[in-house]
Amino acid sequence: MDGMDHGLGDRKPKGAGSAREKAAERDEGAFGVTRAQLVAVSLLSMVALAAGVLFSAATVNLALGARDVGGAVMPPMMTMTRDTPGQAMRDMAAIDPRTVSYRAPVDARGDQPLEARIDNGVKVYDFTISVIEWNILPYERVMAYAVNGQVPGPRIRVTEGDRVRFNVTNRLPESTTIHWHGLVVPNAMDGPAGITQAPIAPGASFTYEFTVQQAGTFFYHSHDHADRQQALGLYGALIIDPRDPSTEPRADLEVVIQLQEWLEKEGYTFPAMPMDGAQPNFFTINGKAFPSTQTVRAKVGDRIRVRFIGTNSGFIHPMHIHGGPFTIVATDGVPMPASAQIQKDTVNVGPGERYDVIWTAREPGKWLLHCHINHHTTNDNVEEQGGGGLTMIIEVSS
Ligand SMILES: [Cu+2]
Repeated sequence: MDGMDHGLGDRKPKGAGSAREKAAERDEGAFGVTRAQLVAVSLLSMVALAAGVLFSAATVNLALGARDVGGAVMPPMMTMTRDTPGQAMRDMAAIDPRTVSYRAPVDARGDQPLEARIDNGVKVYDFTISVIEWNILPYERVMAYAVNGQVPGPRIRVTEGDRVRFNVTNRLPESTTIHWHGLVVPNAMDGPAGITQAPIAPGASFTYEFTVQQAGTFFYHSHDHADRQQALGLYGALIIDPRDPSTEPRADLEVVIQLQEWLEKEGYTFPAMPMDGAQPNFFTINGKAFPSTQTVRAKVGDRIRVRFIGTNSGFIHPMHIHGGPFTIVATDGVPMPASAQIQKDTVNVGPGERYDVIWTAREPGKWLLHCHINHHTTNDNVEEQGGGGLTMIIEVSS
């Protein structure tokens, strides 16, 4: 009980006798070690400490400090060698959950049409880029870099010859830019950070303005650390109708397909990349994984124009439609001459590519549109309700 009584004051602690008594206790009591033993234990401790430091130095980059990587959370399977630079780690790091400024409703959909504001004949669009939480499935929430709080960003639909202006405000914790993929624009409006413009700093804005000279299926995406930002959701469709609508292929309805890969582990969202530790485990069409993807409804005889857009950053997706072949009518926003139009039932959609195809609903029923890398039609390797990821149903009624 002695140990519990100290501090109460009036009891004499054990061993608090004369100096001689104390010395005797020290020599014969708990501290009865020899000088040789003491030296041996000390040396062993020093060797163990040195080995610990040397082992770490040999396997990790001790030159990196908090200034280089901050509180970066790395993908669980990423191989980090001692020559991995801090910039590489920041590129691959998870979105910091503390930077989320908006939580989208579970059933929110991306690719929503954005109406222009007209200013002196110019179509004006406001883009705000921020970190959001987004459901790719009812039970699967990711963090994303998003335009106007949605993944994909809003759909822009303009007409050939339009003058357009985009006011882009950056609310990300890092700089960004927007590039208008495939469009003929003045060089200063093209978007590559550090090449044609200074990156838009966090909190800053930049205005893009140009005249639309082409028609077809295009898209916009981040061009500042695109490896990271596009893979986190910074993209959207840009559909341009021709000035003369009679040049369009005949279609009864239209479907826009924007692809993306995700890496979501242990509650963190990392940019999916084609490299060790960054391989994706979820896949989305227009920001949703099957069975949460949209169902297209058509009637027998309908001609459906499917606009495939390779909005994704690092993987090729052989997109396939059941129920008969489709005709490729345009690639990368350029119409195919009738003599060159070919029929296929699978088309490889690589990053940046667009294919406009016409598929005819020949028979009633549920027809699948899906990627033919079958792993891409699973949700974290799970197949639910007959599919997952890059799967969509075209339901044809008679
Ligand atoms: Cu795929």
